[in-house]
Amino acid sequence: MKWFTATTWCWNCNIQAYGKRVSYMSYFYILLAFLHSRRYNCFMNKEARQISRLGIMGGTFDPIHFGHLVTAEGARYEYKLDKVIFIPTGQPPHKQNIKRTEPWSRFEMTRLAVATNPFFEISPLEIERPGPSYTIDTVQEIARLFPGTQIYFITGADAVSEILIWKKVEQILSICRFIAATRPGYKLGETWKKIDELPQDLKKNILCMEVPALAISSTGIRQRVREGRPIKYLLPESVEEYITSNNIYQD
Ligand code: DND
Repeated sequence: MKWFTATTWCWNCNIQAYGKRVSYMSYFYILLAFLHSRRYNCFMNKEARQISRLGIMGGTFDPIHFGHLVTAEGARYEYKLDKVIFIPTGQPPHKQNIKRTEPWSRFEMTRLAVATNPFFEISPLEIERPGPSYTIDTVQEIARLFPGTQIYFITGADAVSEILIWKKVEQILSICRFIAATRPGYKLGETWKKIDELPQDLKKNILCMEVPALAISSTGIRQRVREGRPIKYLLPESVEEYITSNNIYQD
């Protein structure tokens, strides 16, 4: 059984003893799930069942930076989210032919970045799922794990104007709301215009939020590393150290 399946089992408290017998395998899976949660700071505890408003911050995070973190924290505060789960993509569907850092390295950088915020968590859900990481599959899975919870998918404003081409976008918007954060260099007016063209029942599930202007991008950070320029103060120190010690983005 996969790590994720074992974890899922525990999240929902679905562990059942048939009669008075609990098999040794059950204990084994509980142990696996426990170790998994300790390692990845995942949301496998009683608290998970008390979450009424949950944020998802999906991204390639190659690497994660303060733009992502400020956006997630802004959404958490603005929409009173109980938690924000960062979900690094395994195979980003829109970046199939683009060279990117190995998924578990992106996961580790994201884990380091969210470790200092008690409201932030991380899930390997998309990395462990084979095939392209479609958002529809992710929100369906999260909705299954958190029945009755209002889910908010957090994106940059540029990304939200492109969601019309995402797989099964209508279904995504029927399961969760989008929070579109304004991004530096991006005109909110144009984003609104695109959102305005959407059918009313989809449009109502797209919310907009302003975040402090942060002209930081993963592309810019990768380029800086390649050129030997500083990346300090663009991302958490722990992520910078990880990049340096693992020689990421050197070529
Ligand atoms: P990105 O590759 O844009 O992530 O992917 C964002 C999410 O969209 C992922 O969960 C993808 O799986 C999903 N997606 C994309 C395309 C198709 C489909 C799904 C589908 O299902 O068909 P980045 O790491 O580049 O950025 C993460 C987020 O942070 C994005 O929403 C981006 O707009 C935003 N962002 C910033 N926000 C504020 N200030 C900044 C930002 N830089 C990036 N400086």
